[in-house]
Amino acid sequence: MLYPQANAARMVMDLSGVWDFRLEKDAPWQTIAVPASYNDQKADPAFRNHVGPVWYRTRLTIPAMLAGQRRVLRFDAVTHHARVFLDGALIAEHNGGFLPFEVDITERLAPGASAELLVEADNLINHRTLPVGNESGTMFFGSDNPGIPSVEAGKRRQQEQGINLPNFDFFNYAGINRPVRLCTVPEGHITGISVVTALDGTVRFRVETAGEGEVRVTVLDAEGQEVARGTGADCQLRIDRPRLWEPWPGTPYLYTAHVTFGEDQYDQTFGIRSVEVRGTQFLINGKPFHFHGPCKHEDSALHGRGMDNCLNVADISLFHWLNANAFRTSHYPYAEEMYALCDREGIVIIDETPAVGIGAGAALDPYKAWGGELQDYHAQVLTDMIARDRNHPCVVMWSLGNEPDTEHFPQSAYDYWMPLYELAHRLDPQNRPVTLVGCQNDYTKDLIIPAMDVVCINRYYGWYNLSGDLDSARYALRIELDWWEKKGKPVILSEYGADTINGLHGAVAEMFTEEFQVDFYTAINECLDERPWVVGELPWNFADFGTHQNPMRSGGNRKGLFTRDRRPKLAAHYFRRRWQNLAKDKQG
Ligand code: BDP
Repeated sequence: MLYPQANAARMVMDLSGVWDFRLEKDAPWQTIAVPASYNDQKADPAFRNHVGPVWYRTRLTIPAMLAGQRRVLRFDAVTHHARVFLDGALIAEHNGGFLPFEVDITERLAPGASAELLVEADNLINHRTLPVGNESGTMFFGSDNPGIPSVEAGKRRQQEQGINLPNFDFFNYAGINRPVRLCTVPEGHITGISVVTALDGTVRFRVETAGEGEVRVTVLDAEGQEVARGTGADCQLRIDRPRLWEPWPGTPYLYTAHVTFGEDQYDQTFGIRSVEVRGTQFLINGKPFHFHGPCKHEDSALHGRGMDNCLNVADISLFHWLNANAFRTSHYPYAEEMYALCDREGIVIIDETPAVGIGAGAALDPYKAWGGELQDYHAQVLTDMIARDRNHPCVVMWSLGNEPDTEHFPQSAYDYWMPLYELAHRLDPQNRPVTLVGCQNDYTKDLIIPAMDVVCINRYYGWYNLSGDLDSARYALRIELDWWEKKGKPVILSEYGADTINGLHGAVAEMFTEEFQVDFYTAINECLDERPWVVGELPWNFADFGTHQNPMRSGGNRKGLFTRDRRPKLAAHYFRRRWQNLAKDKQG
């Protein structure tokens, strides 16, 4: 699905603003900002803790000047299940809270007319949604004291009240999290573009269209000078002396393909770069690449997971301050604006589906219990994510998901994930490497993580296990890394970290102090530096972030290198120094 674009042939009308909102069907309407999560917009636990559908309402008027154009409503993300009504008629329904959907309303609302636009957004999560939630009321963290009659009775009451707990460690921010836009296209129009490049300057465009016409492609360099042109829906061009898209600290050079079809046109940005796994190396443009940068969340005070360009620009500026070159979109596809920004800034992305928490902590085989239906849905989400993000040069790898159970039911896990791995390879015109991010587990039993193109492992040696004992943490991690070395694959430490309360210090570094966070990373990094086939380090997390309240979290997850309002902790300064020359040291 193409990102909305305003140009000589297309118009975009942003419907952001303050809409009407209610938590219950017959309650009085209140105010709410769109886009943003609704949870923290009011000082009211009913907003923060709401489970189930909510309703958003605004008035949509089609400008008379849009006559003759097709008119499409585009929702970039409604979390997690959306139903859209125009003057009471259901016009669209969509599953999944992190990818766009659109609905053509040309025949429903004439130019000059107006109608009530109502959006129902449901945040319920269960074992058939991504991410996964527990309808049973089981806590993700904490033991819940099983077996105590009074506690069991309390849990039954919670279930009757409709408690809905996440099987993941971030707040289930919900609502219209990303922009809503009215977009126009001419009657005959471009519906999709895919770009595949080669380092010699060969570029192949595949353009999907609706209606009659001829596709023409003109490629412009970064100065707007024409460097190639061609015709046809499947057209191959050659750019002389191509400039490559290089990750930071190189130049992320971008070209623009000006595509026309009948009256329609679309400017598709692209970069010329290659991505390949060879032996234990991850190559970008044929050169070994080392990933270093913290994993992120879309998360900030008041906005929740609401799309915020200012926050994105500021965060990527802090990536440059850190001398970081990469992040993983833990644990869901981010807003498209972030990928466009990273294309321009040279920051590399591992793009992750919202499949977090599959089977974590399940007593029975989760894949047997929920696998079939979930796998079909997962395949759809993966398909939509790749279709959305396939042209971004910053995206260099797909992550099928984060921390599913792969240890207790290894064969079932293999049977669930391997078809998705194959699907990702089939779908991606650029055939990027594919990974699945593994939980800390008995890696010797795992069948699927070692089968990925790149082994991505989340490890908490010295934090959740061997807590505070960094010598033993190093000792244990070395044993595990020796095991992975024999697999002959590139390995990324895709999460590691320690909760740290900013301002808490200790001459003797103990857990939760800023000094401990630095010591923790120093110890673990020492083990990584011994091994050239470790091609990446992704600390957990860029910034402190919101979670559900539980006895393991104090004001959210505090493993940020930055506080939630983006002030550096000591560990941010540590990584800034460490990463200053790392790109040169590790990549040569
Ligand atoms: C990992 C999860 C991540 C959590 C992190 C933590 O992938 O989502 O936030 O642990 O516990 O297991 O901080």
